[in-house]
Amino acid sequence: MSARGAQANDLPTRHILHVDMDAFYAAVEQRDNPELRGKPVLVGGTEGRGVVSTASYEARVFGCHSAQPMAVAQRLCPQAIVVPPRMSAYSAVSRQVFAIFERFTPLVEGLSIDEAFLDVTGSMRLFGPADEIARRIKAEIRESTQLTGSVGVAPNKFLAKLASDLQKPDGLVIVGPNEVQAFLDPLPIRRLWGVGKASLPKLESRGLRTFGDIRRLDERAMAVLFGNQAEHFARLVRGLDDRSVVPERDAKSISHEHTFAQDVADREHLRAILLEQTEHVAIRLRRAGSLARCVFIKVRTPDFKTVTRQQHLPRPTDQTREIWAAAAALFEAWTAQHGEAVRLLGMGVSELRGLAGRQMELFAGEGCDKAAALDETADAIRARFGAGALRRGATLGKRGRREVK
Ligand code: TTP
Ligand code: MG
Repeated sequence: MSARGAQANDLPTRHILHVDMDAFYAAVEQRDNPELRGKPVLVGGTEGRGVVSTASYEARVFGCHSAQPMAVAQRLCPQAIVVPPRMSAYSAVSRQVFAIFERFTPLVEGLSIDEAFLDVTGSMRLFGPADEIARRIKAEIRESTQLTGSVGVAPNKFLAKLASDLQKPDGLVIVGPNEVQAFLDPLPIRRLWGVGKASLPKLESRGLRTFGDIRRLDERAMAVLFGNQAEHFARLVRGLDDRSVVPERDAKSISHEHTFAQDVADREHLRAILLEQTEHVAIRLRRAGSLARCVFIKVRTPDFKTVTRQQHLPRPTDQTREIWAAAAALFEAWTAQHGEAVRLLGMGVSELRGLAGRQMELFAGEGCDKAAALDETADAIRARFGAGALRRGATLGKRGRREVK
């Protein structure tokens, strides 16, 4: 297949942006505290089996990275400054950045707190070509947050996400519809989604180093190497991906999960991670203008057993407090029966309904619900005046390890 392969399905060319903020938590910390600028910074927990949420680019050259045990990161870079996460600051910036996206297209699919796909195909008549939109978005992000984000522009999600990562930080990589194969062929196979660390040496020992090397394999060789995943990988190395951008308001569920590099047994630590995930998910839910009827948690233990537990809420909600109450209860119930360490922890909300449902709730309830109003006002104030402007009283754990908004 040639470069034409990217459009072989005869769909009109889409123009997709993937935007991802650079070293997000660390960049916010460096922005808000000039003493941290230009220095290696680790954002994360230090107690027990604390984990690095993210490392500044200055710390990454020492080998520090997200999800690494904090103790390991500090060994690699003893001079690094460790900063506890401030979720409220990050959610404020997230809101600002997503508000910028929404100005250019309604088709915004948030992937996490600092990352989204945008389909700007329909926006080009108004705002100009996709690369121009990407430049404007980068400039507006910088202007309103004093932070940088990296953008990939491409005919589909897979390519856009690959592209945004290639020139980080402050990158802009544009892959035109006729440049797909030229862009992909030289890329190293470690950039191929789903090729785990374990398979890399196996592929490399056969002289397969780049996407191009894999693209040139015949069907039989692909089947031998990738088994029932062969077709999936054959499509990826050709840059074929026809998934559309699904705005969060149309999503069926919103979730967040994390796989630990090393299994975690410390319950307090796990609770802190779950709370952080709940904050992320609740922020995304409110951003989407949806209400959730159901909360779930997902736990994978070292034996690779995965359990999902869910709970229906007494009423649909977008409130952090109510979602957290359910997630925490589900986690307590799981913990009461299980003593083992955790490999993956996640949570999410489902049975979502949109704004219409929300209106009904407001009319049916005792006027405007105070807690909902509080969350919404808090989000708005933080977005406008910065994270320091407001802080919910609670902190989790001792010594303010994790601040809760
Ligand atoms: P990422 O976008 O994956 O990372 P990043 O923005 O820090 O750096 P990059 O320039 O490579 O994009 O994640 C966004 C934020 O989410 C990150 O700053 C912290 C948080 N996060 C965690 O808390 N734990 C994790 O394991 C990861 C990957 C991210
Ligand atoms: Mg990022």
